[in-house]
Amino acid sequence: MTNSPVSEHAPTIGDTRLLINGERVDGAEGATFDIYNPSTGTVLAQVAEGRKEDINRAVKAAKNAFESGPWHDMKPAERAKLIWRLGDLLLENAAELGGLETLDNGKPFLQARDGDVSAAAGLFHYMSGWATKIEGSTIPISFPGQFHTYTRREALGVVGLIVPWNFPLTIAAWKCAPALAAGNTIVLKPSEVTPLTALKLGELALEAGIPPGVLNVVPGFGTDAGVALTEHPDVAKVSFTGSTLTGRAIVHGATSNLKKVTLELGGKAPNIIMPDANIEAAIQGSSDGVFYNQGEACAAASRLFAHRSVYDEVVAGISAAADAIKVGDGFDPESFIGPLVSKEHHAKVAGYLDLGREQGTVAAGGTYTTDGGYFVKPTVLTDMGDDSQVVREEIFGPVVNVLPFDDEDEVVRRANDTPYGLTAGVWTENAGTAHRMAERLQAGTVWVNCYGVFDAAMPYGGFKQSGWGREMGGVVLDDYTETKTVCIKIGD
Ligand code: TXE
Repeated sequence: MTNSPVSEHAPTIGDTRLLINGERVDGAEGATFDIYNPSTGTVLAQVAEGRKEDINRAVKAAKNAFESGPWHDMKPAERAKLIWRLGDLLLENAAELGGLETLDNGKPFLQARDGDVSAAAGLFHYMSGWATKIEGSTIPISFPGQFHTYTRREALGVVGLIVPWNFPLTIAAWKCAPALAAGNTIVLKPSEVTPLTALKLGELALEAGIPPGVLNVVPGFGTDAGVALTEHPDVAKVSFTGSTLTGRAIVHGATSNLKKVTLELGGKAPNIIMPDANIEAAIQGSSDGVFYNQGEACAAASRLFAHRSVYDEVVAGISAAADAIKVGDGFDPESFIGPLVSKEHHAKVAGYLDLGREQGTVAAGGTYTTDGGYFVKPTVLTDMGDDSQVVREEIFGPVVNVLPFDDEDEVVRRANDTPYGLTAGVWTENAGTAHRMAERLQAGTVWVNCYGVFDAAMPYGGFKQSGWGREMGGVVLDDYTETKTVCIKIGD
């Protein structure tokens, strides 16, 4: 595990002030907070800290932009052009955005530039097409000839978007792109751990021609700026991605004006290797499915169920895959895993590794750095019961438990025995098994013979305590619009 920052790709950080009404401004109270380079544990920059008053300023700007001005009067086709242009600008600035993500979050630069940034651009490109296609319908009600009834789908108003640190730009795009396509205006609060790419996104939106006040960006802490946004009476909706615990707090905060809430929360995904699977593909896919992005993914395939007939082969295979992964500074092109995002998160994951070592068997990895950068070796744990804390709780690090099973009914029951229901994986060569399992697993996305395939057109979100509503796909627009029913008397 290395922590020497090496890079010609590390960009300069630029302006770290808030972006409100198209202008870069200090926080009203003049406060700043430090952000850290997770590869070294050293301070990377000071960022203006948005607090309640700044949220008030940003909401006011967003409200004005929604109610009057060019955005309010803009034709959907014009909005579509600007949103598409923003996608283009993300691609044109991919190296800088990817570099900022690596500095701030730690993730490998090539994954950030070619994965995160292009996924974010894909969202704006995809959603721009929807701006001209948000349609209502005509409804034949029970009084023929007397009424003409139809629905309109209208923007909500100001939406508060609260995003986490694991895919800072991509998740901001998941939310901003449909919000803009539907004609809303935005206050975006990035995570206090990784605010840089959100600020750059706001700059690029202005450069694309999206009017000032439409996309405001206010970095700050959850307990202050986040709470203020959630409770604000002029915010019509909050869309949140983060922990289940914070999701609950958001739901409570939103009761102030009963604003709409969508939530994308944690996961503890089952990933099932059936006896007839292509084992080689299953092992590689399962390794990528849990270790990609340092395992800091709500979709991480962290419970790997292997049929007993292939269990030993799977444990040996995924352990070899884990051992072969290069962990190091995100700017080293050889690194597949960078550091974890923060000192606090590193300590949390290290705690689970210690627990795993005490209660189970470490088949690979199990170690972590104790000073400097926040590195953890990809880890494979075995011999642990389904009820152990390590198997039940979301670790959000590069840690997988391999669990043997004997038959389909048993594995479906165990896979579903979790409060979460975000994603699941199945590896099988039998089409019937694939469809049957896809139907039986309680998860918002089921991947078969693949894992972690995302696309702007694919709805994503959770069953059970993994969330409310969906991100991406056409369906997300339901969560950014109100349906209005219009009923007109046309005859007696
Ligand atoms: O998340 P939080 P944290 C999980 C993962 C991780 C754990 C804690 O298991 O270890 O959550 O991470 C804002 N009102 N996930 O503490 O608290 C906060 O400022 C309003 C899963 O970083 O959920 C940040 O912008 N906002 C996950 C955002 O919420 C509040 C991604 C996320 O922070 C707030 C990240 C409040 N009361 C972590 N408190 C996923 N589903 O992908 C905090 N925030």
